Amino acid sequence: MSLPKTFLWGGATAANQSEGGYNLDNRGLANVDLLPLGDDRRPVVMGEQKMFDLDDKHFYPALNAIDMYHHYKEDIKLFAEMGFSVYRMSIAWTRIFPNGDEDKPNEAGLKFYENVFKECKKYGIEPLVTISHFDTPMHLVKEMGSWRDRRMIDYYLNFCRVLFTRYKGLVKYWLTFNEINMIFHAPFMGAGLYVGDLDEREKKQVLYQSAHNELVASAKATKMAHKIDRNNQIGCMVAAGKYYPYSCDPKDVYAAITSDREDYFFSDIQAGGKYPKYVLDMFERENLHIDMHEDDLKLLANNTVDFVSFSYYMSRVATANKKVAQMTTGNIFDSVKNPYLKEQSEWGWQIDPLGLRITMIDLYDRYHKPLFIVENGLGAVDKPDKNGKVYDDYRIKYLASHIQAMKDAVEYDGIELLGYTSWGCIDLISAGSGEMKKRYGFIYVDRDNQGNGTLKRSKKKSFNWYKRVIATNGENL
Ligand code: P53
Repeated sequence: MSLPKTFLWGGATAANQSEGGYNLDNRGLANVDLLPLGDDRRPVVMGEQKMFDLDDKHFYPALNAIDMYHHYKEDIKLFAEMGFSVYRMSIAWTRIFPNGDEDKPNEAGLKFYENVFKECKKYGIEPLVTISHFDTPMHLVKEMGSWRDRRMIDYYLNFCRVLFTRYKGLVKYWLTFNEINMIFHAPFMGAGLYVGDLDEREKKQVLYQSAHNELVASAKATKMAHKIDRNNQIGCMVAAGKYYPYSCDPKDVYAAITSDREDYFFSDIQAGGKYPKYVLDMFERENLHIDMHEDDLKLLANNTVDFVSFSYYMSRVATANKKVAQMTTGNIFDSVKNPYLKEQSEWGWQIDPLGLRITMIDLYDRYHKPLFIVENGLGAVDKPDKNGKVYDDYRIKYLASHIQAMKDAVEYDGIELLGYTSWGCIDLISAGSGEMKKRYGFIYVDRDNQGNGTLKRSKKKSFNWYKRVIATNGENL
């Protein structure tokens, strides 16, 4: 009884982590193509080390990924077999505008996504499209330093205009930027920003300027989408996960609230319509000069999103007393280890289903807009048995407990929720680590970290499990 009949069930992928075909049909290079596997990945992701061109010394997993560019029909068919009513995916900006600043879009790229959407429609699957999932055309990164330059807004809007017009009637759910708050945590992966040559103050200035430009672009895109088609539903997307205070020491509570505010800065504007005063005050106090146009604040106030989407993998912990605490590993988000959580993934991500419910309440009470869980899942090493079958009971356990928490939030906490798309419904390249080994899927893909393998798709145990979950609208976990 808990979930509405209209509830959207499905899975999520991103172009750069799944498509491959990086140089086919005039596609240009994007920042996300240049994230190498190995020790250099983290400094590149963080914008500390420059990687503006492909070189022979590194392996770049995104270039070919799982070759969904050629396998999409087969893959969507499998999604349909599980009963998906929604498929979250992203459009590679550089397939449509290879350099980002062309006058005319690349027809081959537009045609590709048209085919993908039509394939979804064939099975009654609603596409949920992320306009930019971390990707920025490298040409714009080199020419103008990416989002620090206000002209990016116009290039992004050209891209949006083409998408909203061309796919009118095929797509109605859009997300403007994936995990928009990632810009503060991983500037190059999140927004194409190389900041390795800046001091702390300059870096802060560039990050907030770029964030401002993205926020203006997001509001203008929302306005445009609504104008082109009244049916369009636009969402913001935040990398969420409530910060808990390490203890009830008010200093820890303060640290947790401050950390939450940093991530909610974006959605406070995109969903709430208001620039937080404490941020504007901070600009003044710290003498940061953020270029804002006169009507920016009005534009942001008048063009808020229709729904709030987010990713949730784990909760986080903050403390004022770093000495007492041990930090977690394997993630871009700094967090103190939570001593109450007993289980963690093989990458050190602590498992906290109740944290999902807590995060939902937090977001809903803050914005009073419908939520959409667009990423959640367990990255794990899967070992096929001698028949090639993966028995991923650990994944089923993770997902079942999170789906239960989500249902509880709807049933008992009064949360409006549009749908749930688990992350990496088919195995794909990890954004954080670049590994293939870190798998999230219901569908196994035969490819290893180095790119060897047949790319053959096969169903894991979780495939039929998720099929049953969807068929029973989440009743049978
Ligand atoms: P991976 C952490 C680190 C990197 C990207 O992450 C992240 C997060 C979690 O917030 O964000 C999303 O692949 C992102 C996806 C990504 C997924 O988390 O490092 O939107 O692109 O794949 C999972 O395990």
